[in-house]
Amino acid sequence: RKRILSGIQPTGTPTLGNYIGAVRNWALLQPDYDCLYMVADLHALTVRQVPADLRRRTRELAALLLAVGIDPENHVLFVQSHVPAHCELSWILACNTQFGELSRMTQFKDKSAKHPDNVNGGLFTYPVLMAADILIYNADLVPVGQDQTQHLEIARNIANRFNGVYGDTFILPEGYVPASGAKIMSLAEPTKKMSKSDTNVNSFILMTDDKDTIVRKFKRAVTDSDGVVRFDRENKPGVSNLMAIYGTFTGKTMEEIEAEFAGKGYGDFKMAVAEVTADALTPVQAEYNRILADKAYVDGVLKNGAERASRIANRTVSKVYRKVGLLQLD
Ligand code: AQP
Repeated sequence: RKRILSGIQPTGTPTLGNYIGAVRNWALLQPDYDCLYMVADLHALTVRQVPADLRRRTRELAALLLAVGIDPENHVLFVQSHVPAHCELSWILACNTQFGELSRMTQFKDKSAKHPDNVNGGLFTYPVLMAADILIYNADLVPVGQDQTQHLEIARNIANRFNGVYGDTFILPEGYVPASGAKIMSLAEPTKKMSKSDTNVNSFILMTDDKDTIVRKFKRAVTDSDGVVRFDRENKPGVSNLMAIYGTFTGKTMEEIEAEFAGKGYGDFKMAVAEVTADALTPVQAEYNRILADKAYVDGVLKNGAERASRIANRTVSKVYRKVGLLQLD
């Protein structure tokens, strides 16, 4: 079976964007692939974190992933920093990555503009660590939101170059962007992506928001003044974003949604979007609270996950060390 690797950062409570663009699909892919899913705590350090919050969120995120249906028996759920081999491979790959190609990454440009006081080296070399995350497991497929496709491309380029210099070592990973709702936009500024670290709480729906909060936030969502539910990303980004969310949960096409709300106002439409969103998230939240209460269970899953991930990762690092000429003792 083909292997999947994907990760999510514990930088905040996951949003509806993370759910639709990533973790919901992670659960759906399990019957068909061998999956490794990771809480990317090392990546989170590229932005300054409060240590106690980071530690708490890491465990909470693991519990949330279990709540969406990640199966830790048949697949692997782990925390990135628990598998030190990621950093070991990352250094070797960094020495095989050009300054110029890292300089072209739009996420680096965006995040350094957002945090001008902390444009650190980790933010710049983030794509190298992400390449290591993927290549270390020889993942065939990487399910990511559309915003991550540039990082996947650089991982392929690094792998390809390494294979060219040192002989076949890495599988070239393919991106897997879900067809519908690949990128969920901010409810407050629908031309920006919805982000869990956004300072405006009305810009996102959190996976842990209760129904009242979900309704309130959708009611406030920015739309436009023409009052017609029609899909047009360019001219009607707010309405189109709500339609994408509605389509994800109902399985309806954009044409079907336009027909359903023909002649109705945005008020009705927003309520319908809020209803289907709350219906999707409520059972996940109940499960999340149940799992999080059992800290020993969550930690046990993560310990086991780290051991299983390390076995694969350490093999890759040994092979790479040998290929690049690092002396290994018997
Ligand atoms: N708005 C989005 N729509 C669709 N997919 C999204 N993803 C993130 N935002 C959206 C996908 O979620 C996965 C995990 O993301 P991440 O935690 O690694 O970090 P991110 O992409 O930087 O997400 P955020 O929410 O914007 O976090 P912050 O605010 O910390 O930067 C990825 O697969 C991503 O594509």
